[in-house]
Amino acid sequence: EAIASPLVKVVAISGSIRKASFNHGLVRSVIDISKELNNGVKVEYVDISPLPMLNTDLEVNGTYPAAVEAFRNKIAEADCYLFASPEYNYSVTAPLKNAIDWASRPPNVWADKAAAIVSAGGGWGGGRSQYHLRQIGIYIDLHFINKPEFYLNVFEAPAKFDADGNLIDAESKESLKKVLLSLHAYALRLKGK
Ligand code: FMN
Repeated sequence: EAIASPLVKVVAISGSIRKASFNHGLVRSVIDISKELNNGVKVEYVDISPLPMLNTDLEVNGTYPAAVEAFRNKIAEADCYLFASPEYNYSVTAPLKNAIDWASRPPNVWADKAAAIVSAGGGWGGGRSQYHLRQIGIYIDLHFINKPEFYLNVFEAPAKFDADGNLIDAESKESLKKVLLSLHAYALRLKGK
């Protein structure tokens, strides 16, 4: 029952910080889908571009730079995460790894939360980055949904994004909706609701 279910807060992160990023486009699409669903899931995009490069010298008496504190608070307050993770040289992007590492510093604010990965990229649709992200998730104690998987080849015609990086493909949107529903259900299970 939509009205009775507790609110589930999703923080969505794009591993790419370029303006017309396809992966950021996937996040925008998921936010639109969540509003249409109106089923107690709230998706918030959190920008990782203000984060400095990780350097533990920036940690002073257990406090972090302001941008890092703000990011860590967003991560701590979320019930679960949606990563839109492009593939750079067969792995996750440096900006994403940087963000993950900052939020893993004590106390690790990722711990014991549900997560989902989607990706848009080259030939394998960024799929290889997904396996690296799952491996990173072991140590920071994330619980990834296994299914459905979502990866999108950005080179395939007809184009699935417009020039601004907005997803325009109805079938892909339907697949993203299934990912969000699966993440929502898993987050509720983890919360014991
Ligand atoms: N695409 C792949 O499929 N595999 C790769 O290993 C890969 N390596 C890349 C390395 C770098 C440094 C860059 C800039 C791009 C690479 N790409 C690779 C292509 C990106 O995945 C592709 O441009 C994708 O659209 C980037 O995501 P974005 O649109 O969200 O910025």
